[in-house]
Amino acid sequence: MIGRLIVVSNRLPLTLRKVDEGWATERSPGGLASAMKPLLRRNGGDWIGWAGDSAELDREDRRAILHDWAQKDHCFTVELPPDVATGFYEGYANQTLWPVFHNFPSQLKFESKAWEAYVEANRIFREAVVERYKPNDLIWVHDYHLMLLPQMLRDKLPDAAIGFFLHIPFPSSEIFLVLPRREELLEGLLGADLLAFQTHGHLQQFRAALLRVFGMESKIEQVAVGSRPVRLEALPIGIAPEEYTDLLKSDKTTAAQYAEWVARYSGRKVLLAVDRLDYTKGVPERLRAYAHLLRSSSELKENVVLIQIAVPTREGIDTYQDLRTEVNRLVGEINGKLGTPEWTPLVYINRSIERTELVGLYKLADVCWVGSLRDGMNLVAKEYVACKPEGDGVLVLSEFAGAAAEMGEALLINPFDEERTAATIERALALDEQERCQRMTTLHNRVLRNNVFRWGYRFLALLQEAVSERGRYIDTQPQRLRPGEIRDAYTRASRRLLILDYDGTLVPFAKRPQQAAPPPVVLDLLSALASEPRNCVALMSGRSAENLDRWFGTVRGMWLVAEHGAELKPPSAATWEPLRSQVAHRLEVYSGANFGALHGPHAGKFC
Ligand code: ADQ
Repeated sequence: MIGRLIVVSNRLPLTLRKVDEGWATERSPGGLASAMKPLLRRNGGDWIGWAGDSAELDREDRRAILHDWAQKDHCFTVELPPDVATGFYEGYANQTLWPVFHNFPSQLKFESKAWEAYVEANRIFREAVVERYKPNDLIWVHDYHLMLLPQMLRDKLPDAAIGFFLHIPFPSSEIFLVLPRREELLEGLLGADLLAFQTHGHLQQFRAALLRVFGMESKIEQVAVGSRPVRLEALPIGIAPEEYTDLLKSDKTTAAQYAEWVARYSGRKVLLAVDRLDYTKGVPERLRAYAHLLRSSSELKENVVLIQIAVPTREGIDTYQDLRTEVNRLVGEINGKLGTPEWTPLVYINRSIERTELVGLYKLADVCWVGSLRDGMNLVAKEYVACKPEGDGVLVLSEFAGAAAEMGEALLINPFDEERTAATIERALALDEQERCQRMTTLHNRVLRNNVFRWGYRFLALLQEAVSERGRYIDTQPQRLRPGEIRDAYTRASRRLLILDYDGTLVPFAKRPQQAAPPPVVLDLLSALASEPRNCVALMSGRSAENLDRWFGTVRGMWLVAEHGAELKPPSAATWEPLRSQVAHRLEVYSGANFGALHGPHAGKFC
């Protein structure tokens, strides 16, 4: 038994939908809901999120439904006023963060009003969490809608265990730099004890962003925020396989649908694509590659069909409407120009379909074609594989989906390269049975093993570990000396070596490194210490030599150590000396080792 759990996500696993007479409750079928349910059942706890509807907040019947959710399902609704909901969700989250995090900076739209709504929405979430929080609870925040929340919570609940999981990719640091309000977002995330990403690649890009934006160094698994460690992890999400395999084994609707399709497509190979109609999923690119395939391979003519399921999404945003127009045009073009009276090469379904139907299609498809231009993970790839216990079927997977990192047995494609993608589809259709079975069986077993439950438990175990490291981390810090002890030691000593750190020691940390220039009082103090004949003063910093020269060049008699010791400048020297092998040799020559703790070519030269 681990602590009670508070799950926080933009959407609850229940959705409120306005119907003629009032409201209806719909259950969200996603893997996240399936994963969280057993964790919540086992540990107890609450789920906090938006109900998906901000209309008529004051109506009594609406309140009654939400009250029911809280009582029966432990789902607590965060009420967002309509203008906040729009600016937050359709604005900053989906028109600023979503494109940048998926490497589409050209789609970025930013308005400061939308940013304010994003901040406000995160604040409203914080209040809801603080209201429900009890000591020792574990707080698990999900995804890009709530990136400010960890630090907002830390401010109010300094000792709380806070974990954050990013479902979407983290962009390269080059691209991250274009993001308006990037500093606030990073600071928001660093309030967590654990930050987990879908892949190691995303994790590394996050570390690179910390370095570029804040000049903040980190280890592969940890970054220190003052004396508080933040644990970093790559934790690929899985699915709940039984949600698919159970339907496959015993659901009547699935079986009937499947039988109907088998009859309809008999004698033809079936390619399947299932996506939200989002520009990151590469639907037009896939359709163009398919057209290329049909034009280049006469053998496939009339012998293959692509079923493209595209569920409408974020339709209030212009880019998504443009995408829809483009896809409709391509669908018409492919069927119009390449089809025949007996053959429709592309079946396009532009709506959400039931899970029972989806499973039947997975079972039917000879090839599942995942062509994301960028994707945090892509669950469709895993769902398809879960539905192939016999080892039939081939997964063709974009190398830019997070899933590619752990599904190496798939045939990988670069979806931007239509010609080679078409060639890979052709290869998938022709793969010999033994190879196909080997690849699929390995994938299938892995998807069953690395399921969403394992992912959920691992996250919580890591969060607890991170919180206990917090204590250890502080314990392993050197004991703080009291001012009186320092003064006594200083007065007693006949010779004194003073090695001073700069950022965070002589001046507080600043948001940007260049803002941490020394005030006159610090320069005066350093000059006074360095002019005392019994003192040897060294200022040691991670900053560059040029930076230290600019700020401390006027302090006479002080040693400067730049780049964490890589370069060194004695008091009277005009130039810097790098730490290289030929100077390392001089260390031995000089080494009276008076001050052995100080490494480098001048270690023995001090004083
Ligand atoms: P999504 O971008 O929503 O999620 P994805 O991983 O593809 O992406 O999951 C989509 C889900 O919706 C799947 O379970 C799929 O079966 C279902 N679905 C898709 N199209 C459908 C349709 N037409 N009808 C019915 N169901 C459909 C975000 C990230 C992903 C990450 C997930 C989980 O963008 O990269 O994999 O979170 O972390």
